[in-house]
Amino acid sequence: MSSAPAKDLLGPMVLDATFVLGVPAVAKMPPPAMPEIAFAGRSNVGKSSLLNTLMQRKGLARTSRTPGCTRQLNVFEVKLSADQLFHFVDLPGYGYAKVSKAERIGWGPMIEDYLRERPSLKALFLLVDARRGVEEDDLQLLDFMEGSRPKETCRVHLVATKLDKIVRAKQKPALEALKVMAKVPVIGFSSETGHGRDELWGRIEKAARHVEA
Ligand SMILES: Nc1nc2c(ncn2[C@@H]2O[C@H](COP(=O)(O)OP(=O)(O)OP(=O)(O)O)[C@@H](O)[C@H]2O)c(=O)[nH]1
Ligand SMILES: [Mg+2]
Repeated sequence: MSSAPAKDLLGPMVLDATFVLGVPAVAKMPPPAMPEIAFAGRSNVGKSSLLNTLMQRKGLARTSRTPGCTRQLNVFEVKLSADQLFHFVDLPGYGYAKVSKAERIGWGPMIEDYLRERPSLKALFLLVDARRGVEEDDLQLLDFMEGSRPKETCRVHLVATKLDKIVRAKQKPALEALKVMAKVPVIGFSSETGHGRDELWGRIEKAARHVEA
């Protein structure tokens, strides 16, 4: 047997993960039959890469060097254990200037309707680049969540992505700085090394339990 890559040791093994469908509107989502976790953030921040790392499926969520690649609500079904099923939703990246204005205007309400209305949504992970921190678009989304979705129904967490791109000695200070300014929990993450995967799964399981209770 070949030895498992190091990143597989960073958190639980996923039994099964499949792409369910991509939809252009919340009304077309599959029935809210299981706890759902959504991932949002600026284009290119690493949402699809993070999903692949979480699900241990390399190409399942499409990743791209071309920003603006994910333009629908992409739904995955993830089976962590026999009695732990989740929907993961990869949201379109915002803040990408090169797509047409009409298209950008089209995404905003789609994301907002989804975040406001989806009854099974238990947690939103807002991804920010660890090197850039929270930017204007991210603040708007945080404000939106605060104003339109009670915390008891959906917890918001901040994920600082691409941590591997910061030299090791500066990683902790960068995360500390984010923790000081953010009103929500912060997790450092790298899809290159798997750093943060275990912690992220812990938060996901907790969020799912919280709502079922
Ligand atoms: N070094 C490093 N590169 C990363 C990491 N995560 C993502 N990337 C790279 O960043 C680019 C964008 O990653 P995606 O996962 O496609 O980003 P996204 O947020 O899904 O992008 P959109 O779908 O366009 O919004 C790709 O070239 C990835 O390989 C990371 O943790 N470390
Ligand atoms: Mg993507």
